[in-house]
Amino acid sequence: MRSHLAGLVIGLGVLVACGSSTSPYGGGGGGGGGGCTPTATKACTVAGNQFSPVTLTVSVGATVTWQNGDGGAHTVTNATGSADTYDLNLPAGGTASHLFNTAGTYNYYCKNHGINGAPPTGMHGTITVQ
Ligand SMILES: [Cu+2]
Repeated sequence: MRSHLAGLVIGLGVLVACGSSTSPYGGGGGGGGGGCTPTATKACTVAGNQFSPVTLTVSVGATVTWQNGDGGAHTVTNATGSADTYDLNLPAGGTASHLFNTAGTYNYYCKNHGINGAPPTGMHGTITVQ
């Protein structure tokens, strides 16, 4: 009985912690992509600080667009070792684009929620240009 109560209190604490960490992203209109739908040349940011899709394959000469679908403050930044350099701001409700003129694999990450590296970790993605 007593241990059951303790578990309940801990559970409530976790609930409160979750609520405070997700509240800045509220107002996205509920559900999934929050108003952003990926296309052949567009990736979205989604709840949980992730790019979706993580890997996008486009043709040489394509302009890739990222759209903020979750309301957090993100960046689209080339990872170390990438053959191209860019550092795009992706504020709440915003979009950003980059032209990929050369075939290859381009890893990128978000400076706020990811860690640069080869490959990057955390909030990151890959553009495959072929
Ligand atoms: Cu981010």
